[in-house]
Parts: sequence; structure tokens; C-alpha cells
Amino acid sequence: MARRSVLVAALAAAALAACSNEQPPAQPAFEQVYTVRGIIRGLPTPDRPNLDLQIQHEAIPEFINGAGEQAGMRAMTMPFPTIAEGVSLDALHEGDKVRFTFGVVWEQGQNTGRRIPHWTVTAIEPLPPETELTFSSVPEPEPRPEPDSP
Ligand SMILES: [Cu+2]
Repeated sequence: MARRSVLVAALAAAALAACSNEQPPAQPAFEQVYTVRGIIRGLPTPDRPNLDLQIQHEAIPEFINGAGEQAGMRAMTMPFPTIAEGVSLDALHEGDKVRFTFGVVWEQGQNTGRRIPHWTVTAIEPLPPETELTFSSVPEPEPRPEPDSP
């Protein structure tokens, strides 16, 4: 709870800072942005620079799908081929726990009516190794009420 409040406050401060900039830096217009926790499962390296960043991430209950529905995303390992300019992976290693932010742009598929997502990692920071992460395979699109709450 406290952690979440800190995060919300940080996001609010960031939004405020962004609003006060008269000339914001050119950025792709993401349809959605998510901040998620996970474990690094793959990294580009000097000898294999074409590898994608791969992160096993926790469930994202607020995830909006290509149809605009809050479908949630289950915990999974997924590749993030696009890293925003100025975001460095140099200090990170496989197995590191991280908090990261990615933006989503949806593109119309060529032959199907489905929209295809493109992810861009816009921020990533290590978390303490003792951080407990949950990789439940059950999607949780709605927060469930606590049966014992008053
Ligand atoms: Cu995913």
C-alpha cells in the first residue's frame, strides 16, 4: 500500500513536470503506458547485440487489448525489441529484478482486422534482489473484494 502511494505520487510529480514543460521532447504517442515489475530473462550483449530484452513480468490487470477492452495480461516472459533513446541496459544482468515502463502503439494488421501491438521500453530500474514478485498464471482483470474486510 505504501509502495503504491509512493509510486502514484511519483507519477503525479512526473505528470506535473511534463505539463510545466513548454516544449516537451518529441515522443511517440503511446496509446497506453504500463509500469510493471519483472525479472530479466534475456539481454543483448556485446557479442550478441541482436538479442531482444526479455522480461518475465507480473500480471498486468489494467492491460488494454487491441479492441480497447481491459483484458488484462497474464504473467509471462515476453520480448521487448524496442528500447527508447536514452534508456540504458548496460547496468542490468540476466536474473535482475526490475521495475520498467513500456508504451504501446497498436498497428492495423495487413490481412486480419486485428491490431498488432508494438512495445517500447521507456524506463527500467533495478529492484532489490529480495523483492518478492508474483507470477501467477491466473489473469486478474478485476480486483476482488476482500471477504473479511469490514
Ligand atoms: Cu506480456
